[in-house]
This record gives sequence, C-alpha cells and structure tokens, in this order.
Amino acid sequence: MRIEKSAIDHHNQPLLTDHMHRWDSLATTLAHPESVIQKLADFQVAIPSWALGTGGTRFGRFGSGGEPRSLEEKIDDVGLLHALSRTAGAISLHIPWDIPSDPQGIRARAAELGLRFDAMNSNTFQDQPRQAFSYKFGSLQNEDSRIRRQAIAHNLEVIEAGVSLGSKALTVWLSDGSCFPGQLNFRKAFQHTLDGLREIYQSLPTDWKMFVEYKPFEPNFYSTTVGDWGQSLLYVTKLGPQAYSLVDLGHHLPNTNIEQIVALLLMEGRLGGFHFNDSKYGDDDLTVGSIKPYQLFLIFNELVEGMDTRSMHHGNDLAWMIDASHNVKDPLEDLLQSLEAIQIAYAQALIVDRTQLAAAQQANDVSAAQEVLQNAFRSDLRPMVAEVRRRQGGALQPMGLYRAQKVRERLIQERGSTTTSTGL
Ligand SMILES: [Mn+2]
Repeated sequence: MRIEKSAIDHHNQPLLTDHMHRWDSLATTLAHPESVIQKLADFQVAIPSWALGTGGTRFGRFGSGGEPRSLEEKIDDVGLLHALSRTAGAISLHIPWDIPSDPQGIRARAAELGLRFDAMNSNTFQDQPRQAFSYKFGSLQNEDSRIRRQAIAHNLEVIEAGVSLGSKALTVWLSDGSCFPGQLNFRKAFQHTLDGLREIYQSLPTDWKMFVEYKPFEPNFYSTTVGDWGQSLLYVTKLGPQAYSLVDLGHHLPNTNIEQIVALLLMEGRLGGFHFNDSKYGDDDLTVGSIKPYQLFLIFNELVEGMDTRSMHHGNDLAWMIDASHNVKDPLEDLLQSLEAIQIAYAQALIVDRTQLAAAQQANDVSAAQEVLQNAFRSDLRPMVAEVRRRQGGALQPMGLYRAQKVRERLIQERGSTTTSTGL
C-alpha cells in the first residue's frame, strides 16, 4: 500500500494554523533557523530491512501481522515511512535475507519511492541451508581455512549484489569470538580476521567504503574478535583508506562515553557510519532516544562539531542507519518514533552556541559550558522538525496519520496476520 499526497495534505490542513503559530514563535528565538532547516532536510536515515518485521528475543517472538513477505514489500514499507517523515530516504539490505532476484526491478521500485540503497550487510553469524561449513566457531577467525574461504566468498557476493543495486558500502559485523578462556588464541584470531578482511577489501570497487562494526559481547561471552573501537580502529588502519569504523550505539558496555569515541574516530578520519538505537543494559535495540535522549544529543553534538571541523557534509559523508528491533511495538510506529528522535537530537546539536561553548572551555568555566549544552538540549524543537517535514511534503504528525490511515490494519488485510519478515 501507499500513502497518497492528497491524504497527507488532508491530514496537515486542520493542523496547519496551530503548527504555523508554534513554528513562527520558535523561529524568532533561533539565530539561523533557515540554515538548520536546510541541514535537517538533507539528513536522511537508512532503514534496515530487518527492522520492518517484529523482532524477537531468545524467549519468543510476537508478530504484529502484515509483515513484509518479500524484498519488494520491505521497500514498500520504507516507502511508507519516507512518505510520512521525508527523512527515511534509504534502505539497508542484509544478505542472504534480501538477495535481489531482479536488481533492475528492485532499483526502479526504490527510485519511484525516493529511496536509495545504503550499506550492504553480510551475514556470517548464522548458518544458511545448504551451506558447506558451519560458523559455530567463527567465520573469518576460524582455524579451518575452508571456513574462512567460505566467509570471504560470501562477503564478495554481498559486494556484487550491492553493485547491482547502486549501493556504495559494505558493513561487516562479525560475531566471531570465544565463550570460554583458552578457547581461542587471540593473536591468531585477529590475524586470520585481518587476512580475511584484507581479501574482501581488495575486492571493493574504488568508490566503495568498508565499515568494520564492533561489539563487546553476545553471542560470544568471553571475547569478541572485533570487540571495541580500539580493535576496529586497528583493523581499519591496517586495511587502508576505504575502511572505516562503524559505531552502533548498543555495542558498548554500560556507561561507556560514546560521544568521546565518536569525537576521536572523527578526528582520525576513521568514522564511517552510525547505527542508532537505545539501550538500558546491553544491545537492547530499543527505540532511539527512548532511554537516554541526553546521550543521543551529546553524541550529535560531537558529530556536528567534528564534521564541521573536517568540513564534512553532515548528510552524505557518514552512513546513518537505525539498527533496532521490536518485540512489543508496531515496527513501523517504532521507526517513526526513532526517526523523529534522531531529527530532534540533530537539530538540538545544530543550535548549540559554539562560540559561547569555546569561550567557556577556554576560561575553564565549567558551569557556563553546561549551560550552553543544556540550553540547546532543553529547547523544544519539535515544531521545527515538523516544519521540515511539511516543506518536504511529509506529515505534520506522522504517527497520527499512520493511525488515521489504519496502515497496520490494511497491511494485515493485504499480507495476512501471520507473515514473518524474512530473516526474523
Ligand atoms: Mn548494528
């Protein structure tokens, strides 16, 4: 199903007077409202194909019905999100869950909905039917060279699929590691992994990037072979200029200072991309901004400062993606909430008074520095984010329209109440 422009106009019309009143009064308080509006409009976030169905835990999965049954339907769902929010202009695919049988047709369908293909994701963390060797004891790190070869060959296939769709990046997340002391020789595991990544890197098209995503634990609980940003940085430095670290917010131990990691990776020119989610304990994959919105703002504050220092384009020079999974919410509603949280935190970072902040830091005026940051964080910029959507043809209240249009009910009618999205 699609949401027509007329339905969006019909939804916006009765809300318009109140919205314009709130936006006009906010705009008068901001130094450069139009430049912030433009940056927000240019900022598109990729939706991963695996977030469109209900996620589960190892204890169970409770489907919401109407889940996409094919790659085409996944693209349609991202199209819905983009039509409502005008900020979900890309989709990130997972191979082998989303192998495109008709790349030209898939490209055309995405283009029609205003979507491009973001980074491709390989999968050597589970075994596939008819696969010759098992990844039970790791993929690129494995002692058995035949298993390492199989994992390398898979990544090359993912690159090939991505080329056919116009993607420009490969994200490698490895679950490789060990569950018990003594299971693994750390140096050999690192070296095997580096050798494998090198072979994959050598097959990258010249205009592609490779992202090396780290994670401290799960599914392995004693060691992970790309366990933190230091290890990721070590790999990408050894690989070459097309390799970058990828930060997933949920891939840190509790209370890690993620904003500092982001600042330093940017300083070194090695931050390539970002996976948004939120967490209370571990890799919880909760809705962005639902638990720690201040942390999200502080991260965006470092991203904006660091990218501006390096004259980077905020929207294009890093890969932005939501990496979340939902067991109790409608996945599409959850993604709409995540998209809005990202826009709000980004907008708040854009209005930080950097001159005042630098002066406070120079003077060791700790209280003043805190005031500058919290002035921005406590500004209610929701009218601005709504105004950006309105100007792009989106909905003033995306979730309100989603519910008024009975999107989930219509998807269930169209696809059935028991469908399970591929890969979940
Ligand atoms: Mn991730």
